Amino acid sequence: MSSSQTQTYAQRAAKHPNPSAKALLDTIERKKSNLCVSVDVTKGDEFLNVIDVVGPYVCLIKTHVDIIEDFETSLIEKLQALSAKHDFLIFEDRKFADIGNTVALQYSSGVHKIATWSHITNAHPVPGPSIVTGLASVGKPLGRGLLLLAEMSTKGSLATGTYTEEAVRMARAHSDFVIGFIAQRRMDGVGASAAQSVVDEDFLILTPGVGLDSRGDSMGQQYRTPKEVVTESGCDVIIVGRGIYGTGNGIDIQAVQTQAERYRAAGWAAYLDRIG
Ligand code: S5P
Repeated sequence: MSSSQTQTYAQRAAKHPNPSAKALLDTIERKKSNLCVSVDVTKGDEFLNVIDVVGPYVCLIKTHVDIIEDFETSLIEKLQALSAKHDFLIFEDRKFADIGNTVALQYSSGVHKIATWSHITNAHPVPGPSIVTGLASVGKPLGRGLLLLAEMSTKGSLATGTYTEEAVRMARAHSDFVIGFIAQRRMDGVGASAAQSVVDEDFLILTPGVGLDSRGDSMGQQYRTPKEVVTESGCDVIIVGRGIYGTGNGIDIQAVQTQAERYRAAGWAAYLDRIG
């Protein structure tokens, strides 16, 4: 087993050079939570209500800010206030995928100004290393961190094999800003040549496609349990959306709280099993 897989979050936080990765690892340890809730709702009020309820149980809140119909700048201020109140980091799941110059503008500017408030964001490696340098020109001076999508949770994903290996190589070449991957398993040593020493690398693995009660949806999503993801595949953070806030119309806030605590406990137990 590789070293980062068997080390505690606290041990990894103590020596991580990236401020966002370090803050995330510290938060995970402090709150005993490797749960990230993905709040994919379209109304600002509902978005804030869900976050206020799940806040105590999470290390990270994942947003898709572009799906919010009544977005205004004050929503970000309220999100930041909740981040301070409940002690979690923010991850805008923007999945950048364009040339360096364009992603730098999308990250810094427009209506959402993502870089000003999101500690972590992500990008598809498909354009090549220039996407990382473009995003780093904005995010690195702010102490932000980037995740590359090395794999996806969906049926028939093309992010496999050599593509995944190239994503890891790209991260290794820019490890001052790339803090890890959206992936389904640990990436330690993937794509490394025999001569390369990768013993000291510590990429965080954040994993969506997590559910305790369902194995998928009707649109290609596939779910695995926290035990499969964290204990068996060595991932660091479970990302859960509909497993927590449900799939029906309207949100039952009491049920959201119950599910958030349930997933937090399952994710943490799976981690304790992994580190022994
Ligand atoms: O491979 C992926 C990558 C991501 S970031 N599969 C995913 O599902 N996601 C995101 O995770 C997706 O955009 C959504 O916001 C969340 C999963 O939501 P759930 O409701 O299926 O848990």
